[in-house]
Amino acid sequence: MKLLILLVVVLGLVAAVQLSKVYQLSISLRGKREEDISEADNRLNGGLFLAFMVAFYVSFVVLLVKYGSYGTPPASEHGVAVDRLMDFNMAIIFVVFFIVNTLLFWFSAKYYHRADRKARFIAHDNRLELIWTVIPSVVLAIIIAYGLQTWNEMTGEASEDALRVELYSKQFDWTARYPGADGEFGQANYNLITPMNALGIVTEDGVAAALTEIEEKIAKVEEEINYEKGHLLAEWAAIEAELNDDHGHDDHSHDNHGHDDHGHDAHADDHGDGKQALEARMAEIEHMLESDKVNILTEAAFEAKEDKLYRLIRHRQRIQEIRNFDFDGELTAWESGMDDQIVKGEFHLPVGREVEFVFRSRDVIHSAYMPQFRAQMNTVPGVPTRFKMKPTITTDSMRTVLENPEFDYVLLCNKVCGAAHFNMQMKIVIESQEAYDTWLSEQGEFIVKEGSEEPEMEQASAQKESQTITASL
Ligand SMILES: [Cu+2]
Repeated sequence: MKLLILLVVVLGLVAAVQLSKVYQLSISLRGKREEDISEADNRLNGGLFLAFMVAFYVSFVVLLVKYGSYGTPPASEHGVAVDRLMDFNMAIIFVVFFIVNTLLFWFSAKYYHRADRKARFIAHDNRLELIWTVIPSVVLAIIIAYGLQTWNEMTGEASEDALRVELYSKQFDWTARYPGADGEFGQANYNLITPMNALGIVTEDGVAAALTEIEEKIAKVEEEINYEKGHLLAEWAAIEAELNDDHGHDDHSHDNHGHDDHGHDAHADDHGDGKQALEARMAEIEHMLESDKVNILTEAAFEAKEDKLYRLIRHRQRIQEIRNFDFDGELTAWESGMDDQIVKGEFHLPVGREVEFVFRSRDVIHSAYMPQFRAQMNTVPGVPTRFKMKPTITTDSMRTVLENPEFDYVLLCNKVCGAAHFNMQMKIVIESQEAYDTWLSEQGEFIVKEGSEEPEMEQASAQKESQTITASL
C-alpha cells in the first residue's frame, strides 16, 4: 500500500515535469519569451489568492467545529479557569489571524502588477510604528498577567485541610502515596529503594532491610574477588618465592605482589611468626582452590568487580549515614512513614475536596498529565514539584454526562520517557467522601516487617498493574 502511494506520487511528479515542458514548448512556438508575463496572468494569480483565502477560512472553520472541543468538560475547579484562559487566548489569536490573513490575501489580489500603476513608497511613519508596537504590547501584557494569575492560583498554598497525595514516577509506572492517619508523608531517600520499598521511604525497618540487602550484595562480590583463581595462584607463588628467598635471612625487601591489598598482608614483624603465617596462608589458599567457589575472571572483569565492591561499600555508608543523620534520638521522622499508604494501578480522590499533589521521580523527567482536570506538572528527579486541584465531578457523574459507561479519568505520562512511555498511566476514581474513606481503609499501610513475606499491598498492586497493562494492550 505504501509502495503504491509512493508510486503515485513519483508518477505525479513526472507528469507535472512533462506538462511544464509542454507548456514551455508551446510558449516558444507562439514566439513569446518565457519570462514575459501578461496582465491576464497577474490578474489570474490575484484572483487565485482570493480563492485560496476563502478555502483557507472554510477549512479553518470546519476543523474548528469538528475538533475544537477539549473532549470532556473540565472536571476540576481550576480546569474551568484553564479552559476560560484558553478560550480567551484563542479568541485573541482568531481575531489577529483573520485580520492578518485577510490583509495578506486581499492586498495580493488587489494590487497585482499592472503596467500603468505605480506603487507608493513610504519610508517611515511614526503613527504606524506606534500602532503596531503599542497594541501588541498591551495585548501581550494582558495575556501574561491573566495567565500568571491563573497559574498562581493552581500552584499557590493549599488550604489546611487539603488532602495530600504524592505521585511517584519511574520508568514505566506511577505510584500514589497517601500520608496515613498522621497526615505526614514519611521522608524518602533513594538509597533505601529496594524491591520491597519502591519509594525509598525512611523507616527503621526500611533502613534495616536496605542494609541487609546491601550486606548480602557486598558479601557476594567479596567472595567472587577473594576466590579468583588467577589471583590465588599468583599469591601462592609469591609466598612460596618469599619463603625460599627468606631462607636464613631476615629480608623484607619483597613488596606487595599486587594482591595484598585485599587484606591478606603476608608480612609480619617477627621472622618465625611471619613464616608461620605465610605457611598458614599457603595452606588456606590450597584449600580455597579446591572449593567450588573458585572462579576465573579476566583482569578487566576483576577490576570491574573491585569497582562494584567500592560502589556497594559507598552505598552502604550512605545508608548508615541516613541513620546517623535523621534518627538523632527522635522517632517521629521514622514513624511518619510507617502508616503511609502506597497504591498502584488506580488511585481514588473524594469529590469537592482540595488535593495537594506532590510529585517525585526516580529516574528521568516524566510529566503527570490529567487531561480531564486540565492539570499537568513535570516530575523531576531530585526536585519535588507540586500543585493543588479540586475535583468537581465524580467518575459516575461524568459517565452519565458523556453517556459512556466505560469512561474513566486517567493520569498519563506526557513526556516521551522511554520504550514503554505509551503505557505509563494510572486510573483515577473520583467518588463521594464515604466511598473514598472505605477505599482508603482497605489500602495496606507501609511497614517493612523484618522476616515477613512481601507486603500484601505489593502483591495486590502488582496484580492490578498487570490488569491495567492487559486492559490497555
Ligand atoms: Cu514517563
